[in-house]
Amino acid sequence: MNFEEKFNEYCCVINKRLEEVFIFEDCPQKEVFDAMKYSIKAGGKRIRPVLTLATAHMLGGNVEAALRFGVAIECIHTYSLIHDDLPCMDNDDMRRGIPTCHKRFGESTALLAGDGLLNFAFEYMSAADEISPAQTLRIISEISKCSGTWGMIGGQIVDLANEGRTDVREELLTYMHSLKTGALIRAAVISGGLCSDADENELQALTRFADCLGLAFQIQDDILDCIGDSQVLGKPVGSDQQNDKTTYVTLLGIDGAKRKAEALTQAALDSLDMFNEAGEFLRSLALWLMGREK
Ligand code: GRG
Repeated sequence: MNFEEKFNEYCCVINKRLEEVFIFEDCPQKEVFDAMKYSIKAGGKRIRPVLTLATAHMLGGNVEAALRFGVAIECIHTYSLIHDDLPCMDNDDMRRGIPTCHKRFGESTALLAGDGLLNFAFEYMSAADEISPAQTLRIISEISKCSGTWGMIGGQIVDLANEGRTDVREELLTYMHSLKTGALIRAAVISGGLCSDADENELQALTRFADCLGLAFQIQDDILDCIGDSQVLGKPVGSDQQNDKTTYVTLLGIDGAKRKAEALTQAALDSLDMFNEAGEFLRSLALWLMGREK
């Protein structure tokens, strides 16, 4: 099976599970469930759960458990996108090729749908029965740190504070993105490792892989916001400039940003050396993400 076939196979498994967990009975709070489902079903690349599954697969770990944690991380990621699109944040109208959650359901429902997805993720993770309670607790602890103020939310507040500033240096930009975008990607990879009883050496290599990949991913995001095609991306381009944000493109130029993404991708590949041939899918994924157009 080649990379693309394997990637699509992982996505099918993930989408099937998302379909299964998002079946809700008719009830007075149906509106919030509909909004949660709307954003989850809109698609997206499913990079984070694919990373969780592929890491567990690479290490011969518990793939069923990895699927559960990967799906939970996708719910957290989707919540962050719903909130990020709100008028009080980036105020975007389109996401994943369709109107954003608040454009379709209104601001209050979208806010609650994000909260609903975040809470559902923890409900779903705490019901894990595929691995030991101690392993489950360790993974939930890792994911909470990475999605909270030590991770994604921390990065978001630094990002907001930087808006309109002209003195943001590369060091601060990297710090901000290692939290805002990088932390959840790290949680996805590490969760796959923890579902596989990875040892400290393996966890260190996985952390390095995820950190380099997360930053390269963000740089490509900055590049696409500048020179991408909004039809392919499913969201408008130029929002960074509109929101007066410092990005890798504003600091390094398009070519400099591309060179940085390439160097980080190479470092991500190098960090998988210890996994030999088993690391082939993750290596291909890192290369594919660098060349992505959406
Ligand atoms: C509590 C108000 C509130 C906010 C929560 C919004 C937020 C904290 C954090 C923002 C996190 C964020 C939007 C990071 C951007 C990361 C990023 C590059 C997202 C795009 O990821 P893709 O390309 O998207 O994987 P798809 O749609 O493919 O899943």
